[in-house]
Amino acid sequence: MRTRSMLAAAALAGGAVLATVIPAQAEEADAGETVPAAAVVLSHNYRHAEYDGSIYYVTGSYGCDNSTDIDWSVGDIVNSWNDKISSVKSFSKCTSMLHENNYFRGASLGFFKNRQHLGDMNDETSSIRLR
Ligand SMILES: [Ca+2]
Ligand SMILES: [Ca+2]
Repeated sequence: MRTRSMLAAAALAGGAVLATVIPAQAEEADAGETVPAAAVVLSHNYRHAEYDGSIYYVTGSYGCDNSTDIDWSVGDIVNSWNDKISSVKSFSKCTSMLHENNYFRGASLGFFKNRQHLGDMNDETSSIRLR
């Protein structure tokens, strides 16, 4: 948890996060929150299929890398977006995996770059991992 609190403090201060700090987990900025100046967009998660409707943004202090470990995750999607996501675009070298239940349990779909239809995972996503 030390890594998470350090990252949060750095984000609040608007400071640069050391590139050598690679968290296993990190918090997203919920849609509507003020995004720190240093944040990069990791994914757009759309309310509707085919990249339509409002967007739930997942951001981080930096993008994903080339290794297969998880770079960022959202363990428990904010209530207003739980079971609502219908299409996804990933950015900053990331790919997305969607999970049916919180904390990466249940059915999953991924890792993928972009999906305009989510099939059985439509309106089911409760947590997200990015790598
Ligand atoms: Ca939806
Ligand atoms: Ca769910």
